[in-house]
Amino acid sequence: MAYQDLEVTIADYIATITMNRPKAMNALNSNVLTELDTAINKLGADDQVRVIIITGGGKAFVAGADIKEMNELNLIDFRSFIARGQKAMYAIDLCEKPVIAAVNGFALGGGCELALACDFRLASEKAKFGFPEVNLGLFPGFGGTQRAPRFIGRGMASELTFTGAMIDAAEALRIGLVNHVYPADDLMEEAMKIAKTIASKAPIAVARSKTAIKMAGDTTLEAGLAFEREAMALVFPTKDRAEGMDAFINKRKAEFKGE
Ligand code: DAK
Repeated sequence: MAYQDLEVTIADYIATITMNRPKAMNALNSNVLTELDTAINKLGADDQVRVIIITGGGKAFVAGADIKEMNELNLIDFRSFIARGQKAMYAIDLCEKPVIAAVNGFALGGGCELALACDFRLASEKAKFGFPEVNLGLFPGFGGTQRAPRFIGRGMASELTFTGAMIDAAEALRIGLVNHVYPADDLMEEAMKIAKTIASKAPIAVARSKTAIKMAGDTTLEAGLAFEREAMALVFPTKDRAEGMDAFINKRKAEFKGE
């Protein structure tokens, strides 16, 4: 499918979504949010995809929701814009495949929220993160107030949200917002390496582990453990589980088929 504001490629079980409005710093307008939702849902259902990487074209990852579009909206349209944004971000949560943010540049406001909606984040040394919404009389509304405290703790989430301060990749690494920082030219190669490793593992086990890990942030330990038990019970009868154990016992490399 052709997209207007995204580029989507698939190779070796890895899909790459490149946010592609570089002249507007990849700002999230209604069309981008709709396309992102569609792309995530399609890739989530595609057997040729085991991992998704989201990155930005040009010098930004995503510089936030589109301020120019938002400024023209009436209250009714603003509410549907919010709903559209939250739905696109939630599609990443619901997607059973790992989604990695490869943050190449500015990840501000809605862009930082998009990165937070991904399962984990990798950053270029040029990446910058922040929630500048308070400068506009807004606050993060694409899930940032809910996801940021879960990943970086309430104190850091509050400081970033209340001050609108921008932080660099080194600080993002220090506070646990990103897992790794790489020289700008190496970011996609390193993201691909991690994605390839994940793609070589048993896809159903990876998918179930994503849903179980997500539960950890959303529920009590008791309910989470119950969910983990059931998710694990669903993995046991898979062909890939038999293949993985047989490969170990017979000292050979496992070939997983997602069955
Ligand atoms: N929206 C629209 N256009 C943007 C944009 C944005 N977020 N960010 C950049 N652009 C545009 C600029 O207007 C400029 O366009 P032209 O003037 O050339 O037409 C072009 O991209 C290049 O930007 P600059 O000339 O400014 O480039 P610089 O390198 O000098 O600066 C920058 C890069 C990223 C630091 C700067 O552009 C900037 O500060 N951008 C705005 C960042 C920002 O404030 N982001 C937060 C957006 S608000 C809610 C739901 C969601 C949200 C809020 C509420 N509800 C549920 C309540 C989310 C809000 C946001 O994300």
